[in-house]
Amino acid sequence: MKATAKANANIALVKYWGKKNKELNIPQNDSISVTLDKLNTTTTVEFHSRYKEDIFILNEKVQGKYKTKKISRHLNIIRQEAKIKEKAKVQSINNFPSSSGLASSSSAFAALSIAAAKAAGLNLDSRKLSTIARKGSGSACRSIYGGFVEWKTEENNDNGSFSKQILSPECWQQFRVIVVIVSNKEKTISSRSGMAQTVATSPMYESWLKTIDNDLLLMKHAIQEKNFSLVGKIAEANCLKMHSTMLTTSPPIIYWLPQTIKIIRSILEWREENLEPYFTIDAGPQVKILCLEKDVTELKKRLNQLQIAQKIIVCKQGKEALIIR
Ligand code: 2P0
Repeated sequence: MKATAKANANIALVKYWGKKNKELNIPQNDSISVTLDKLNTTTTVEFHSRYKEDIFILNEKVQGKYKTKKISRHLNIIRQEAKIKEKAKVQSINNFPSSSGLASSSSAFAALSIAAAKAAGLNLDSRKLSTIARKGSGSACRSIYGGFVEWKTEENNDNGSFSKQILSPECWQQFRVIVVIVSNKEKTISSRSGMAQTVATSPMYESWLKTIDNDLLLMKHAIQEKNFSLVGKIAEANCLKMHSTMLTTSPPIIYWLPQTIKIIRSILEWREENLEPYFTIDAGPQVKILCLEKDVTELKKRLNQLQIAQKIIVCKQGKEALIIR
């Protein structure tokens, strides 16, 4: 009753920020993401009668009650499906900083769902795994798939909200995401409580929701056509709209640092030259730069000259989450 899975994190090009149903973790709107090959979580789950409680070990450190409880709640879904009672030991390794706006919960709950299902003896299809992963963390349902992925919302139907692939990684080989890490600190407000506060208090929230359908339509079309300029423009504008709802939350949610703004301004300047980078930023200070392969070397050189990046990771599209042992 033991299995290991590896899942890649994803970043949203049309974002999810707010829930329709907190119990079922159903989002206010559909979203579109790209799975990244260099940011991943590897998780081993072992169900065994010798464990009296669930144990959660992240990056070789035994975790306390709060984080373990989140894992236990997720394991309960799998235990119920498999009709087993055994507690589990869960060991996870992230190859990038956790809880700092790099979507660690997306790869974490995708890997956990797949490893736990396999360890419990279940044989579930991707749609079911995506539905289960969603309940652990919304963005995780997109990390079940590789390439470009869409996640559909639903009206309070537990089994109706899951992800699907839009384009497989092989179809668009030149697409790159440069992840620029400017701080390793854990964020002070989690996405979960941040988005709940935004929905409850931001006067911009309704306006944000009204623009999403158009962004989704254009983004899906742009991805299918491999129209990089359109993908970049919509993603950047969508990111700024989401951050405007965060900034106007009460109390305000400001995930950006001075380094974040420096990179944003540089990207806008570089676009006036012979380069075509676009930015997107999630619930943290890190900047993800969308570009094509031809611009990677020059963009890396310029980012290094800014001397504010702690780490620069050049990603291609990642593959789907898989059982590896
Ligand atoms: C996204 N983010 O679409 C957006 C953009 C952050 C900003 O999904 O409460 O960790 O576990 O469902 O998935 C982060 O939120 O939130 C997120 P929960 P999650 O990628």
